[in-house]
This record gives sequence, C-alpha cells and structure tokens, in this order.
Amino acid sequence: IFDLDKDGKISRDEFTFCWNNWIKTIVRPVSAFLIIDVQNDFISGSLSISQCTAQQNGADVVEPINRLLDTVNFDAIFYSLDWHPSDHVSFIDNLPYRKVHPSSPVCAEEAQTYDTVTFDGPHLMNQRLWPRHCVQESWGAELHKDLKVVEGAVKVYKGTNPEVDSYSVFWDNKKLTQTTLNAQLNAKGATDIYVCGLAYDICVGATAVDGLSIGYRTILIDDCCRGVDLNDIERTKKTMISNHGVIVNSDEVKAMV
Ligand code: VGL
Ligand code: ZN
Repeated sequence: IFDLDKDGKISRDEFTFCWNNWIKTIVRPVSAFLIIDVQNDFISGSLSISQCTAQQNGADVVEPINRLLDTVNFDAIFYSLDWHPSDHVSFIDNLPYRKVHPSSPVCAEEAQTYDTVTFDGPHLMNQRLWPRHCVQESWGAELHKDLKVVEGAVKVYKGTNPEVDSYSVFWDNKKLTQTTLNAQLNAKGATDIYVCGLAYDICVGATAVDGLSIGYRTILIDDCCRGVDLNDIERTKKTMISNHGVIVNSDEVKAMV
C-alpha cells in the first residue's frame, strides 16, 4: 500500500501522511519541550563552555530553539535553570570548607577546576569541580536575554541542595531527591520529551538518559545543544542510541510533534 523508495523505505512524505492521519490518532503522543540551562554563565560567564575543550559557542542554541518555539506546537514547555546556593559543593572555591576523602583521585591541595575529587561525608561522593556559576538570583543564572520565554511555560530549578550536584533535570546526582519535572510532565500526560540546551555532555545528556530510563520517548535535538568536551558529546550520543533514544536536527521536529 506504500510507495517505497529505491531502498525499499517508505518515503518521508508518505510517512508524514501516515503519522499525522493514522499513527498519531492511535498513539496520541503528548509532547514536552525541555530547554536546559541556557543561562549566561554557560554562554559568556564564569563557566563559559567556549573556554572548555570543545570550544563551542553556547549562544548558538538560542536561534534554533526560538525557531522551534515559534513553529512547533508542543503540548508543554519547560525551562530548567542550574540554581546553586553560594556554598554549593561543585564550586572549586568552596573546597577549603569541605572534606576530601583519602581515596580521592586528586587531593584537595592539588585539585584544579574540572578535576574530579571524592568528598567524604555520610556517603562518598565523586564530584567534578567547576568555577562558581549560576548562583541563585545572579546575572550568571539568568536565561540568555535573547531566549524566548513562552507564557505558560514551567521553570524547573535544580542544584539547589548545597551538598549534592544535579546534572539531570529529573534527579540530583545521588538520586536522593527528584525535582518537580516528572510530576509536572505526568500532570500534563507527556509521553514524548524533546531535549536540548547546555551543556550537551553534562546536563542535557544526563536529563535525556534519565528521561529514557523513566520511560519517556526521548528525542535529543542535536543542533540545539552545545557542550564541554567533544569525546563526551560523542559518548552521550552513543548512550542515547543504545538506550533507544532518538537524535534529530531541529528541522525534523515539526513533522514529529
Ligand atoms: C552544568 C556543569 C555544572 C550544565 C551545570 O548545566 O550542563 N554543567 N553545572
Ligand atoms: Zn552547576
């Protein structure tokens, strides 16, 4: 019944027709757009990813994200914000106030920004050290001024516990506490989450992988992400694919939603 192309595949037009007229009416996907941490500090502030090994420009995500907000009819829209208290465990300048365990790969005296140390405490915890960034209410924690903030969208704040970092927008890194994201997705009946933002290999990757493990159909929008390290970005994509995630470009999204 289908016109197949020469590789025996259904053509894109035909697929779009089937998707819109038959599949969607049966599956009834409910889409949520998750825009992760498009904040000043990651773009031009203290943790600017342009200074990291991948040397990417975080501001590049603003235009394609705005275009999606203008053109795609998502059922729900979420913005996450990295939102740290001043004494946050991930800030390298707070290291003197914390206890590094003897088993740490790097000792407190030698630790440099981007190193991972093992903190002592109720439980041992590996933590990468970052420059002070996204401090609550500071300019660095604000969303980029050109990013469209849609009326009715939900903001989710993470990394608010001084004792534990939070890369995923669902969970802190120790999986001790959840943010409100999952409950709010459930409240809206979301089945499909479209994930993008900063940083690709840190918070975007962690959120997308958690989304898959919770059971959302999870779509990573490649050209709306920028990251810290090219190898880690590749690793993130492989993990997504091996967990049945989908990676697309923003020009493909309109036909999927
Ligand atoms: C992030 C490093 C530290 C991120 C947050 O949003 O990707 N990266 N805190
Ligand atoms: Zn952070």
